[in-house]
Amino acid sequence: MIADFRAVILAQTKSTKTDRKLDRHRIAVFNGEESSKQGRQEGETVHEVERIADQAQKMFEGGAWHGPSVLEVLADVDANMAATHPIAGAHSIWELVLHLVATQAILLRRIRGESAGLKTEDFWPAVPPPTESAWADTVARLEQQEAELRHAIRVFPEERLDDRLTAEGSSAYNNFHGHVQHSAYHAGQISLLKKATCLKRDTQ
Ligand code: NI
Repeated sequence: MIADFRAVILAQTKSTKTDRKLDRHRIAVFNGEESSKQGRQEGETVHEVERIADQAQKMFEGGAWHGPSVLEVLADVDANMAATHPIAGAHSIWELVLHLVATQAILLRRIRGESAGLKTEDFWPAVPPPTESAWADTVARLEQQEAELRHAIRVFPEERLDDRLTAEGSSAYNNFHGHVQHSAYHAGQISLLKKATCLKRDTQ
């Protein structure tokens, strides 16, 4: 049944432009030409690491399926809103953004082969005194590290995607996709926290 379904999909997509491009890519890989090809022009090879980095960019900057990207959801958040706990017992936006910053740093260290993020508290830094400049610094760090991370993914050796990043962790592939999934999840939470904050203000 699964094989039949795959055959149907292949038959449906066989003549699409994307498929022809993929076919050329497979042939290039088979012929050992892949390493000589660069760039994103029509008909040229798109490496898997670039595809993952593109998805990470959508998640962070815009165009994602899950809803507002991380930067879009943070665009109108100020220090006051970031520090608020509109839902009792839940994190604040600031805590979640620092959690994303810590996770980025951990992933960057893992890409360098270091063991990082072994304890829960490593992922949850303390929030600084809530000033606008401290909030701007937090968001700037988030943006800067995301750019570093995306670059690290783009230049990551493709043949090592299935290898563990560190001895105790999972594959590079799993870490990179996990980063996108994780950030998307918290972007959704931030979106709800913004709504909860506005509802609370309206009823006070
Ligand atoms: Ni998390």
